[in-house]
Parts: sequence; structure tokens; C-alpha cells
Amino acid sequence: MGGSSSREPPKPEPKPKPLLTDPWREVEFSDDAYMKLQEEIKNHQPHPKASTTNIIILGSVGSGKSSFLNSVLSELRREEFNGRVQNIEAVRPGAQTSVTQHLRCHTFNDKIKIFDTAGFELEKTVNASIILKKILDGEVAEGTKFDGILETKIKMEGDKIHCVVLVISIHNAENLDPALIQFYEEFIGMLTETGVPYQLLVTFIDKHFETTEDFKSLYRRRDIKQKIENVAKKMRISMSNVLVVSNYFEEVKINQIKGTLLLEAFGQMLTAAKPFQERM
Ligand SMILES: Nc1nc2c(ncn2[C@@H]2O[C@H](COP(=O)(O)OP(=O)(O)OP(=O)(O)O)[C@@H](O)[C@H]2O)c(=O)[nH]1
Ligand SMILES: [Mg+2]
Repeated sequence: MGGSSSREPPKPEPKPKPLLTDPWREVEFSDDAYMKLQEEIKNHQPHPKASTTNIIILGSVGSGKSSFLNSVLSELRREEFNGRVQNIEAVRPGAQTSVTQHLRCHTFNDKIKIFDTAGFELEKTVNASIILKKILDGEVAEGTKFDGILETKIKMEGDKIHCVVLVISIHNAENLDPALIQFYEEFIGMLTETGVPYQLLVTFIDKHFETTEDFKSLYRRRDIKQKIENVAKKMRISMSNVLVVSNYFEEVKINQIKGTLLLEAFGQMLTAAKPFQERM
């Protein structure tokens, strides 16, 4: 009579919980933590061997490079701009070719230089490695049009790069073009060989959250970690070199939660640059 367990269907595997018990990166979202990040970056001093810390932002067209620069500078210059988001570099939705056409440099506090670049277009990646190598070695002057870089003969006009930031948007992470992955892999190989530090910056994280408040659970979301792990593995980048942000893209005012993630990422780039400056 009844109760025979042999007729019960096998129990389905328990679904993994959507949130990990422990985050894969510790980020504190308090007022104090935010102010500390602000101060840390404002007081940044490059290693004595370098006059400024030079960071370059690279990635595909529309991945959010210029937006990241705008977002970070809006944070760091928030008193001057009254907490309003500034469009210091042009951004454009849905552009097929790169909006950024020249090597653009922004200096912060005379200590940090951030270089914004034109987005990779696959058909042009044949030359991309040569172009990028020239930029990294400081052989390209600020303002140079990307189309003309290969013809540039000037030596050491620009600044040597101390940290490379590769930008991808999270919703492209899953279906990156194999040719682009191959390019990234080779490029990362070159960086490893020359010892230039690099970080993978994942943008558009907001697509996975309903409210900004929810970003606080970013590093506990199993699905996000999985997506990022997959792409990092393909590009042969360690998870410790991955940074995640949501840029300001429609808001007019900065906010502390996004700001914390942005400053945390930027602080990490400055930290990564130091040992390289020391070895120069
Ligand atoms: N939802 C969301 N949109 C973003 C984010 N970052 C950038 N965008 C939007 O994506 C579009 C392209 O951003 P850009 O910053 O111009 O991209 P880019 O990498 O500089 O592109 P190129 O200069 O053309 O190579 C803009 O409309 C931005 O508003 C983000 O984190 N989240
Ligand atoms: Mg741009």
C-alpha cells in the first residue's frame, strides 16, 4: 500500500543558488569606503621612475571605453562638476565604426594619464598589433589619427604605457568573434612577454540588474561569474585581472554605488601599473 519509494521519479539535481555564499571580490559599499577610494586615487603618486602613471584603454567599437573614461573623470572631478556626469569624450550609441578617431589623452592631477583609443574593427586587426605596440612604447604622439599611426616616424613623442585595459561588454562576452579572441590572445601574449600589466574591464553590467542597489550583489551572482570566467578563460586572463563596472550612460548625476565600482576598478589599474614602473 502506498508510500513505495521505488515508483517515485528520481529527484532532480538541486538547482545551484543564484547567489554565491562568498563574493569572488570583496567590495565595500559604505560612505567611508567610497571616500577612501576617492582619496587614494587623488593622492596617487607614480613610482619615482615615472613622471605620470599612463593607462591605455583598448577594445572593440562601442564596448564602453570612452564612457569609462567619462565616468571615472566625472567621479574624480565631482566637486568641480557638482556631481554631474560629464561627457569629456564623445560617445555615440549604435556606431559601427569607432567614434574615437584619434589617440586622446586626459591628465588627472598631473599624475595620471588616461589614453582613449579607437575601437578595434576586425578587418583592420592585421595592423592592430603593430599599431598597439607603437602606442605602448610611447612612439605615438597624443592626437595622432589612428589611420596614420603606421606612418608615424616620430620616436618617443608620447608616453610609455604602464597598464593596458582591455574592455569588453558583458553581453558580447558570450559570443565574441573567434577572430577577435585570437587577436586578444596574441596581444595578451605580447603583453606578457614585454611585462606590461593588463586588466580586463567588463562593462554594461547594468543589463543584469533591475536597480542600482542590486549592484551590491554583483560579485555574488553565479551567472555573472560564470559568463566572465568563460570569456577570461578564452582570452587566457586570470580572474584576478578582471574588473567589472557599469558606466554612466543615461544618468546625469553620479551615484555612490556605481562610483564605488568605477573607482575600485580604476584604483586597481593604478596599483597594477606600479611594479612595472619600478622595473623600468
Ligand atoms: N548600458 C550601458 N551602456 C553603456 C555602458 N558603457 C557605454 N555604454 C553605451 O554604449 C555606447 C558606446 O559607448 P562608447 O563609450 O562610445 O564606446 P567606445 O568603446 O568608446 O566606442 P568607440 O570609440 O566607437 O570605439 C554609448 O551609447 C554608451 O552610452 C555601460 O556600462 N552600460
Ligand atoms: Mg570611444
